[in-house]
Amino acid sequence: MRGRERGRGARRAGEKRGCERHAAAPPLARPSPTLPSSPSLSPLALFLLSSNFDVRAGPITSSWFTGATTNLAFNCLDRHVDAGHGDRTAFLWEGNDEGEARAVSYTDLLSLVCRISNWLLSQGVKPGDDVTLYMPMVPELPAAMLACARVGAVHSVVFAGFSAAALAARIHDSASAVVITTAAVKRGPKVIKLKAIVDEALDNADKEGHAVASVLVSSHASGPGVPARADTPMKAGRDVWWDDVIPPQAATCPPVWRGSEDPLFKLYTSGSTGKPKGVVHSTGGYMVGAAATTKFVFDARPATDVYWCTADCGWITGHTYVTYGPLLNGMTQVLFEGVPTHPDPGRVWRIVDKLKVTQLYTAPTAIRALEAAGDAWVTSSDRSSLRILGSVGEPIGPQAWHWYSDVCGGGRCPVVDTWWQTETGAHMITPLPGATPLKPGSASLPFFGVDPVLLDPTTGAVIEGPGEGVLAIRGSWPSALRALAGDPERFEATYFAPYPGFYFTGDGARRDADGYYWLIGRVDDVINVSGHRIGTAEVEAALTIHAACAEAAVVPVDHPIKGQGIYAFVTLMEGQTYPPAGDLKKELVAAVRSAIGPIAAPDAIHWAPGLPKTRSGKIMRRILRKIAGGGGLADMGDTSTLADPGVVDVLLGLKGK
Ligand code: 6R9
Repeated sequence: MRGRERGRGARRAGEKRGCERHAAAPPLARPSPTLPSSPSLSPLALFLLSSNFDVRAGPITSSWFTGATTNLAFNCLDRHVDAGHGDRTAFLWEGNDEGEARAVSYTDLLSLVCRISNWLLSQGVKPGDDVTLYMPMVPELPAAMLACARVGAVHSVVFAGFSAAALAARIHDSASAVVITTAAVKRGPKVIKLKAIVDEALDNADKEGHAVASVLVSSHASGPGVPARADTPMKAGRDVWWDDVIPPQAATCPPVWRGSEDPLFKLYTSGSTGKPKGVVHSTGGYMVGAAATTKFVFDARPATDVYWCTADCGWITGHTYVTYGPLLNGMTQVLFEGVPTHPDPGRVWRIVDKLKVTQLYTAPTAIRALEAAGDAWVTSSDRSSLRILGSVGEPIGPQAWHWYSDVCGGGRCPVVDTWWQTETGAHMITPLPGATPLKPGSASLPFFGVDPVLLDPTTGAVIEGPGEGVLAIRGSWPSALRALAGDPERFEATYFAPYPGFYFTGDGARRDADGYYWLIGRVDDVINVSGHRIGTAEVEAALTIHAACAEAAVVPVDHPIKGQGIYAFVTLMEGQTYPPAGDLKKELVAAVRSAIGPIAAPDAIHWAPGLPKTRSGKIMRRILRKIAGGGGLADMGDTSTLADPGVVDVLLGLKGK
């Protein structure tokens, strides 16, 4: 509560709020003068939290620091500049091509954010309006996020690997009037024309009846294959170049103070239906979660650290542990545009040595890819600057954990295996480096204030002591999601109805005798591909867009690098023979790439004249998972409830065809 007390002390009666950069210590949060009273809870407790996670007791709610106001951009930037740290580097940007680099100080970043903020205001963007960002990992992306936060707009970052159709759906769903993008970007050896994808998406959204008023286009990548400015089509009256409109803006812009419970951003994530969910995060609680977990889980030492999280801002990890958490803590961080193995698997370690990286936070899929490339890429580097290694996105497993710890960290660096989700906003189960004894493969113990429980999946009974079950959380935490955009029924049905009284994570977990948590994986219809959530229903819907596909069933399959791969069973329209002639598999994969994006492309297509269904027509995915994983007839378990048990034999006969 330090910030709250400071805020109260710092504000004199009649002081104008939000109209100038503050000379006095700024508020992190400001308490409401009129707190509701309750016989059982103190005013402080009510200010901190009022929540209901029990669907039987009424609507689901979760409010933290009610009545307080704050601004994320202010706390990420102005606060540090005002404290005399303006010259500190905020971003050490490393481009896709080695040798491309930029450093951005806190002062520079504040000016840039203010200029973008002023442009947003000039477009009529108001607090609560949505702005969609579709950009690569350049400093302009976190700057645009912070500009939205500064003026109170709700940013919706769409990962720049999503297809035009996926982008259109997200723009349409959030009704964004403004889109910010980049003309083109290099990803490894490839050039991707993002503006062309945006144009296609906006045509789609137009047809659906949603017109975007303004598109701001930065021109980032240069070099062979990258379109020149003149070759990037711009729509008059809608599209403007960043270089024309941002530099002329004023370099100061007063922050718009936001209520603690006002939405900060929405981020779409996959669920168990075909439609992605717009997870909405709050302002005050999210800020506290991002700041506190970054500080403690990465042992932040802002004056000396060079922190590096390799996540893209298109995912929650890039929101909390690139844009918000590190900047709230005043840290210097690496912002990496490229892929860890480009131009070769030594790139990561060359960056670590060049910039003297102290914390490296990455995903098991990257760790496995680097391990597969051979130890020499790692051991030929120095890495003595590293203090802490972090992992996120999927279970790391003891084998990859040991390689990361022993080979990359030289046995010197604690590995923080951080379990959390888009919905939780910040780390939930994680070691604290140097303080928590580590067990390779376990995310260890809950973060302060987090109360995980294991539930029996069928009875919902709470499992005490060691055991295995579905992972749920009892009671709210500051950075909990507040809503699914425009869909209160789905919000309750997905997270709170399955086990009344608890937030249901969708993960399974085991707890050992020491109380350590071992995450097992998703228990719902979500596949974790390279740490990214892909809903099986989304891929199935994309496959059935192809005229030849009558039905599809998608299941996860173990993958040596991605963790899980996507395995699709496809039933063709009547009259086809199996396996069909021609290049139908390629066409089906292309259909998924175009509907969702390359990350969702199936690794395997398995022809299925019929699918194993119960008499009520429910696909028995358990059987499909076994077939995908290489199981034989003897491994299928009980097939007596199938409407046609013979289908299993047919499917086994078509494996690999
Ligand atoms: C932060 C993030 C969330 C899902 C989550 C779980 C898996 C994330 C993990 C982990 C085991 C870890 N997951 N971290 N599983 N150990 N340390 O990844 O968010 O994209 O929403 O994915 O990822 O299955 O439910 P998100």
